[in-house]
Amino acid sequence: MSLIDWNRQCEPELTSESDWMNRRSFIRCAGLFGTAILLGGCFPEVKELEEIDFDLERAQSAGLPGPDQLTPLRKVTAYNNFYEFGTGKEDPASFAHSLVTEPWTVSVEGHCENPGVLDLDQLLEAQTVEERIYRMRCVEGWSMVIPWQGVSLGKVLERFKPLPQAAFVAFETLFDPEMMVGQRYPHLPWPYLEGLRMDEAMHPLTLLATGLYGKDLPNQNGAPLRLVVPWKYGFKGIKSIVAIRFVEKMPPATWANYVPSEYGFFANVNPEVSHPRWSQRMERRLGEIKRRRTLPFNGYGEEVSSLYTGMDLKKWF
Ligand SMILES: Nc1nc2c(c(=O)[nH]1)N[C@H]1C(S)=C(S)[C@@H](COP(=O)(O)O)O[C@H]1N2
Ligand SMILES: [Mo]
Repeated sequence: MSLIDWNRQCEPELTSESDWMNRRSFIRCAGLFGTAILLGGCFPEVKELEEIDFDLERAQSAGLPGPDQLTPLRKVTAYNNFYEFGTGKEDPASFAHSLVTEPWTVSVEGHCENPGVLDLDQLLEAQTVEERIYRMRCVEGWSMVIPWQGVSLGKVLERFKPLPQAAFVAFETLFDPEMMVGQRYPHLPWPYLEGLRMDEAMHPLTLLATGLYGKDLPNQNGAPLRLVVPWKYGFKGIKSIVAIRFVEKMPPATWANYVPSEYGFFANVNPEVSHPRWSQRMERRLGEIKRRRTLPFNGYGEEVSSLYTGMDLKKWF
């Protein structure tokens, strides 16, 4: 089955989270496409979903984390990191309504044959919107499982014909203190910046997300366009992107530059490398009581570990 057919079959016409949760056909056709890439093992026993539900109930009553389950929509949209709207977890949900996302333009710059300033529709035209269920692990030690909609970043980038000098891709968030109240305060240097090595940007798991749970991205989750790199800590997932730049050298990234002793450019999820102030071995999945083990590359090692052959992953945080 081609990806396009898969998307057609999985067309998200869901309005509520309970629709989504009940939609066994979605889960089943995701299984047809292959859990390895799309779900990255989120639902390892897709066909036995009924059984998983049963086990889950038992596991939860015993206080043990079960298999990965979608994080409820209300948690995905009420507990956020988006410092442009404040440093508290509930600030983005309270203040991000002031962000105007239409019209929205993205400037594509740097070492490529076809640079340009595009509005969002132009940037996304000719792309297939896919559904991806990914784990997201924040460096602070909490995690979620989120059903995203989005387009493959690599396919978007190809259109601009990157030149051989383009070894990295840099991303920039909107700077607009009128709309983004947190930017009136210097708790981070603005604008928020992130970057990927070219091969990471081109990897099929890397997503430019436009929605979640079948709806356009809520402002607090980075509307209208944010990056999702599921094997890296959440801070790599830069929100509300207005610029994409092909560059020669490793570009500045907000957290890695601001606190280099605590955060790195690569930021691959790694339970073996502690943050200077806490261990990364375990995580708290929102909605669960017991903590669960953090997986190397957040569980996507089979797909991505070859990107880092020869790199000392303990050193290259
Ligand atoms: N522009 C911008 N992007 C950002 C952040 C931010 O503060 N500003 N926070 C990052 C962090 S630390 C995390 S964990 C994720 C959180 O994404 P979520 O709120 O959608 O769960 O967004 C990342 N992207
Ligand atoms: Mo984070």
